[in-house]
Amino acid sequence: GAIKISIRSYSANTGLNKPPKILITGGLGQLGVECAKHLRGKYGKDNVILSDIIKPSTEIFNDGPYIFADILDFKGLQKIVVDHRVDWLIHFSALLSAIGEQNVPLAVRVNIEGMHNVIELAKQYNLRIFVPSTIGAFGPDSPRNPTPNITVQRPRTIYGVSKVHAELLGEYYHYKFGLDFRCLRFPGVISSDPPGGGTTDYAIAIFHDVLRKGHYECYLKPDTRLPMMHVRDALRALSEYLEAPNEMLQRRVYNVTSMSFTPEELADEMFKYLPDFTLSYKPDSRQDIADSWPQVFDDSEARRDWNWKPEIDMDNLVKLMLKEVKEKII
Ligand code: AKB
Repeated sequence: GAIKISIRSYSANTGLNKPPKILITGGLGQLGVECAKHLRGKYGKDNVILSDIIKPSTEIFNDGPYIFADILDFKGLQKIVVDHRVDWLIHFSALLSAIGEQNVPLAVRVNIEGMHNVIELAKQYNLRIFVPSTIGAFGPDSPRNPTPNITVQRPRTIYGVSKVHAELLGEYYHYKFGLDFRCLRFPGVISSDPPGGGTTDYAIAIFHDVLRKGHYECYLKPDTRLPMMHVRDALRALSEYLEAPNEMLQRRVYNVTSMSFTPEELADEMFKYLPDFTLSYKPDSRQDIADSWPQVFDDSEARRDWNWKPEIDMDNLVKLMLKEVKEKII
């Protein structure tokens, strides 16, 4: 009885008669480790394979399957899909917005050529494929408050250009070949894992610096409003969307968000729990990037089509981050 019930529920949510075998690329970036934890809790430890070109810590290595995968090596990827009988691919490998501007050729290779490889791979082996997009896929001509699901994009960073390319390529493969491509445009994702070259990362760095040094120098102006979400909401959005039956989806690319705030508003919320830190502002080139991005993200289509609903508001985000970052730096 129990086994039958679980098989039935797998097939209702995943289209498979067993838990899906999932490969995560770029597994040691901001989202990979937490994502693997989340999905292993759902589908079983051995069904979620984390991969990257980086040597993992002992802790990550012992936590579940971890393998080498270079997204620029097509044959290597084919071998992994065959050997591990992969069903779903979660493609996290990418250079983020600020770091991409410092190394455009590398961003083109990783973000664009890498995408060409994984999309062909997904087509060849009939994989469901998830690729994150971002508020960075919009630009100075886009409406910024609110930014709807469908509007002008025209980003001015290589990161944004590569993400628009990924969105369009995925949609094209879906309509042309029936590929089960799924993409969420995330706002700044806030987690206790250290930031990696983004524009929204101030909202992570501020917790680390304030807890360690009692001071944070912010590279954005105090009134720079950007959409944000806690990593727990981001991963719940990802897994709910991955499990949504195809019939529910009107699109392959959806905006999702939880809140919007400025550095000043975030600091004010933090002062409630931590009255003693100081803050200074020294805007740099990341200010120009932030000024071209959405301020408030309209995710009403995700709410309508597959019942997306954020759970973590700003107060909870600050409480969670203070607790999680404290645990990491002790
Ligand atoms: C970045 O700031 O580059 C990323 C993003 C919003 O896509 N965090």
